[in-house]
Amino acid sequence: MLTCSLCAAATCLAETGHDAWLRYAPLQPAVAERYRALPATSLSLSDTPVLNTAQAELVRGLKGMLGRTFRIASGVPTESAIVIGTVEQLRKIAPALQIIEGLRGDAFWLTAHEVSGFPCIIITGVTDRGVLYGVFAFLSRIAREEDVFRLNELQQPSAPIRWANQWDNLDGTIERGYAGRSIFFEDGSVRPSLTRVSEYARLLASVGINGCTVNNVNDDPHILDPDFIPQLARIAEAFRPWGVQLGVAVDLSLPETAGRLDTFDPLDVRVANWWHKKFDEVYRAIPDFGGVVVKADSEGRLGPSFYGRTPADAANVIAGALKPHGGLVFYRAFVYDHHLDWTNLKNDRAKAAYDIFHPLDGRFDENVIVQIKYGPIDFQVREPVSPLFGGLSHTNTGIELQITQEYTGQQRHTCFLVPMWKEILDFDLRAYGRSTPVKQIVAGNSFHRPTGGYIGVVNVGLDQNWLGNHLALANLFGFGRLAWNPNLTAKAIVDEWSRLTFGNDPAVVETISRIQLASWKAYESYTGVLGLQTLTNILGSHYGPGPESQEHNGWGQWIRAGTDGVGVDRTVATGTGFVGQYSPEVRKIYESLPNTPDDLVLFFHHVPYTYKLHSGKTVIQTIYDSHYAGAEKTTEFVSQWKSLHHSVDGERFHAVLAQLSYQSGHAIVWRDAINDWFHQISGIPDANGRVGKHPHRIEAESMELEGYIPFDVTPWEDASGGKAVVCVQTQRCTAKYRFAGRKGWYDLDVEYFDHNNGVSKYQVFVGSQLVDEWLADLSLPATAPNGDSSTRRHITGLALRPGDILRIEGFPDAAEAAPLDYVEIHPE
Ligand code: GCW
Repeated sequence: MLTCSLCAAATCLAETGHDAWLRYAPLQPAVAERYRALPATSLSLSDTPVLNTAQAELVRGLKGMLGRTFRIASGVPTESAIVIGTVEQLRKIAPALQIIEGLRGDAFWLTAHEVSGFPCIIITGVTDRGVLYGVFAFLSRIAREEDVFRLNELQQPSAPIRWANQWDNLDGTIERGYAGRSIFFEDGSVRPSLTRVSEYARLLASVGINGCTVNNVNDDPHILDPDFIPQLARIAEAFRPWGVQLGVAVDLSLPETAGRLDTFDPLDVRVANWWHKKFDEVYRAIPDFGGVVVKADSEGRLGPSFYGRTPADAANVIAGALKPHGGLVFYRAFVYDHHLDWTNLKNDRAKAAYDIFHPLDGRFDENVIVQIKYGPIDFQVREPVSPLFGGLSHTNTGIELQITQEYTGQQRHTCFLVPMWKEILDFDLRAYGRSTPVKQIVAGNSFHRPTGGYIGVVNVGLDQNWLGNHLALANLFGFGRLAWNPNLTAKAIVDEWSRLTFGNDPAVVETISRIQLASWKAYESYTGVLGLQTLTNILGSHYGPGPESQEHNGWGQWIRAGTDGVGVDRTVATGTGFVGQYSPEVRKIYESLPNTPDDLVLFFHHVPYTYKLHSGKTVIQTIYDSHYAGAEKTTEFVSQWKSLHHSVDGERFHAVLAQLSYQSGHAIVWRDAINDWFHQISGIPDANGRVGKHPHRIEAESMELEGYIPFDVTPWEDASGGKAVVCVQTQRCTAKYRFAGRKGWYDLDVEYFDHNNGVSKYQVFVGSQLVDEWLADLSLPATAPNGDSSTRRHITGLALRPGDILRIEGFPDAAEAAPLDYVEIHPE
């Protein structure tokens, strides 16, 4: 009591993040007072599952924010009410109400009008789902302290398809999931309790997401087994009240693997029959089943090429079986050869999707959507728009965005992706010489397609806060908001999200927005700049730095860095010809080196390191400088966040602080690895004298060691000087250093490696005084010292005198040998 009365209301409540942006936190009394005039009754015009959900949500939200329990009613109003129902129901009881034009599909309309002689607030749509979306919008307005009395707001989603894809495996693991185990599956079955699934559906619905495939596109052959379908039906039941349709990923070879046919040839009539029967069975159990996503001929999955058939043949055989039931096929254009010959400079993975799918334009059935990753490679921190969007004018398309941050820091780094998605969606492909921005193409507008839209790979897990990082939820929220309305600005989206997630305190909203809006460019700056792609270790975790891993293998993510220069020549004139896949107007930009924007220059051109960019700086100096600036930016994030100490609840404050502090340490690992690597390969020094020179740094291998022995880190650039020290033969090792600087206050950074196969302990002493100790207990994706596991401990305010002995003691555990990279002693 005492402690609570001493702290501000916002900071008293500990919050886990479980409620995400649907907290319905109590409004300040003065603000709540503004809503006193709301009708006390929530009246629903029908009791369908979705309308029941809508009414319950309305009452829940109002109770949370206003502290009052609104009366539930149905039928015809006998007093003022907040009326929720479809326009059809509304017409019966309010014939005088002029229904606004444009109310179609999932749209909603919030308005005020008399019903049965009583002034009412009306939340309506054509479908129940529209009404539910209207309720969420209404509640969001109150949570953001906006007016709800003079409403006449029509909101129409930009595109009919707004789906989530989860990559959950039936054993409960998640491919590229960074927030715990699956909410859907465990041990080969659907979980007994689906509470989290309903809660997830609520989150999805609140931002207008209307479908979700639940299993990995690297699919399990049992997903449509007869005994699995009833289990899927349970998930569909949990989704249904929220208007979310269930979908699954299927493998093209299912007729053979699950159906025991001797073929899966899409043109074989037995195969077609198998799919028909299978989906009849699915729809008997799940009448509103949404459809399937298919990954074929990609990364080792079987596909139509096995029989010399095309993706259209493959998509259509499944589409034919789904069509009578109204289901959709999402056929992924992520089809490429991952055994490309890297020695052939004409080979280019970026060309694959267009080369394969463009010739098939017009040959896909009407209920097929070709699902296209935003760029031609694979969810990198920066890529140009996939030219395939402009190359399918007689085919439905959907854009695949990645909310799970596979290549953008895996939710251990804050990287708000909405600004990147907006650049992609706004990009005008100028197909047929007309204005055809990606957002208009996928909405079906540019080419008059019946359907299309947005697919986000999400991968929420059982972690309390869904994505493992409170700030990462802005990406899920932002995906839904953009799919609904791609014209919203990133700033408007993050403002909305911050208010709903952390409250309306202007300092909080402003600070969080600032961090989020700067985070993608910061991440890009300390990873892969100038269109180099992320430069992570693509052969392993896709997390830490690994520039060398791009090259000399069949995966085709080459950056063609040599002593002469860097970048991939993708021009028509001298390169791979990828640029030729764009319309003539876009070609003009990318074919010419001077026309290509700096941030994509190395994606399209191979240039000397000394090539001068539009910025006036050379390529190599830009690489060096941006890595310093990006890492520096993450330090600012930490101090900006610290300013919110008394304005955000303690639990989330400390969790985000730990996350941002970790990120700022890891950004330095990135900075040094990429800069050292380019320094070595280019042989050109940093004009600002920083790369390879660290005046405050003492390498562990140069300290006085007892027990510790030097260890060569692979790749070399992932450790300072290429080496760490490890403690292998004993229970405890020490590394000592005699301080020779001036007497004063210092900060100490200890760079160590935290793998996931042990929990080493570290202690730091000055003389005989223990000044810090910690456990290396993070779960980073590494079993050895490298750029994935390299971690920084920041110790502030140490009093040091010349001659002081600084001693680090490492206590190994299991396979983790208390590894150390270096220490840095900085004047405070
Ligand atoms: O980038 C790759 C990922 C794979 C993923 C694949 C895809 C599900 O590393 O994990 O597989 O993309 O999108 O199919």
